[in-house]
Amino acid sequence: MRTYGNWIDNRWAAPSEGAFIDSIDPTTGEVWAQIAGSTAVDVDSAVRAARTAFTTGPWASMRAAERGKLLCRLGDRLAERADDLAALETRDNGKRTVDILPGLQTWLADSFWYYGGLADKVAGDVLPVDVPGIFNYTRREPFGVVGCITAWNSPLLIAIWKIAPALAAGNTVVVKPSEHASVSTLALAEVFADLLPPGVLNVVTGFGDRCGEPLVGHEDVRMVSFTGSVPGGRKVAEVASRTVTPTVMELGGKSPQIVFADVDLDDAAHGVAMGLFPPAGQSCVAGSRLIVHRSIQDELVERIATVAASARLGAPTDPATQIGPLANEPHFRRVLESIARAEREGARRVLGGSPVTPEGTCGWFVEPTIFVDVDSASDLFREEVFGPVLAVVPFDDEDEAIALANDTSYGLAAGIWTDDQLKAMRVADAIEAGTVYVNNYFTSATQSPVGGYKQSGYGRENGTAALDAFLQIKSVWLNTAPGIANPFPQE
Ligand code: TXE
Repeated sequence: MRTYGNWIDNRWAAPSEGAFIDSIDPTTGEVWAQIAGSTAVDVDSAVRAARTAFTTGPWASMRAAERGKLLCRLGDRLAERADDLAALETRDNGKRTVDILPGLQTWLADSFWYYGGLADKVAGDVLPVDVPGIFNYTRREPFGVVGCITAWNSPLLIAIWKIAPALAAGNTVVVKPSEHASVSTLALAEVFADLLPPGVLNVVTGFGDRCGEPLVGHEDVRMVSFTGSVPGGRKVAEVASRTVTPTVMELGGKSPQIVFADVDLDDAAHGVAMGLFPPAGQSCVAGSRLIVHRSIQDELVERIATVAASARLGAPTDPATQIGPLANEPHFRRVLESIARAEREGARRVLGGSPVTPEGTCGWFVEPTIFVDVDSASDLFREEVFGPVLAVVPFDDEDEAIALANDTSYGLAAGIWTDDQLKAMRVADAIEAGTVYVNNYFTSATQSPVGGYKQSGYGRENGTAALDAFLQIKSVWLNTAPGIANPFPQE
């Protein structure tokens, strides 16, 4: 079993209080590694290393074009080491290796290639200000040290979506991954060690209150990018407000999938099931509310149930596995409690709902679960389960479908399944969410922004918007006229 310290200044550093946290493999339930249980002292060491790297040394003097080429090399390195990193993430959080690997080899490596290409395209403006004798221009500048806090469901994806634009903008970074899944992020930093100058990328691990909060509140951390739950985001935003630190919030969701009566029922069944069950519901954009035209509800639910029930649950390292375990025991218990609460609220379970123990696992698995007769006022309709649990509600007309879809405090994503593209565009315009899928789900690309409306957060990841989030604007006014007038001329 390996014990990991913090990654600070391109080297391992033991936690100041000598505390460690067990990393538990959700497939076996066994401790497979240990990570540092860090405190404000360790956070301060990391921030100081990042600050030094930002103000002095090779990173501070590196030209944007050189920085861009370096980021492209990080993308190459990520693709080269994808197998090792994917294996670590599977042990960290039970995500299927076959789901992690392609990302690391292609579209996550592309994050570094895409932002590497943008690094020397960060331009300011010369403004045609109507002020005689004045030349005005702007510069877009990095913040300095930025703090990146990530969740356990896709640690490498979430960290890379922050690290790549943050570095492209010229910042230095301190990452605090989730205490439930920190190893793959630590390994990512180590894999980059010979490419990045010391202090440019640092990783400190530990609990949210003891390690995450000191990072957010540190006076030298000039911007924070957070990915996690709404409660977690609220706490981070509150602490950040004390030092007026700007934040980006990528929070939870309870995303609707609207199915109109004009679709092919097998296609819709495949699509809705694909929008929730493969990651065991553990995706922030998972489509966990099915809003279906009343005329096809029973038939569609039956077909979704057939598709979902056929999924093979098992060890995430087994290529034959189609749904892996829930990522940690507390979350496994929370999902079961959500199911029990849904039944107490009167919803009718038509599929699943029970834990299962596939061979060779410790049993932190929950069957794909479907509830109908769901009250739109119930917790099941309103609260994120972050598990393989679909809540079904019927509608009769388009306006009612839109109203039900938007009847949530969240606004992260939505799916629309219809054969009528004009209807799809009309409904997409009316949906209050940062991402809308039409006849597809979970699709993403580095070029396209991701983020929430309402309490799903603010700010964007991916696209040029993510680079803008890691930059601040300075306006410079040059006086080109001779002499400076006396402010108090005497007659
Ligand atoms: O979140 P938590 P989890 C959401 C998903 C779900 C949640 C699951 O919807 O709601 O994340 O991840 C740290 N000060 N998304 O349970 O508990 C904590 O240590 C500073 C949305 O991990 O909020 C961890 O590192 N830090 C997302 C991180 O916050 C604190 C995609 C998240 O923890 C802290 C994926 C504090 N007071 C999951 N408290 C999206 N929208 O893209 C906790 N942390």
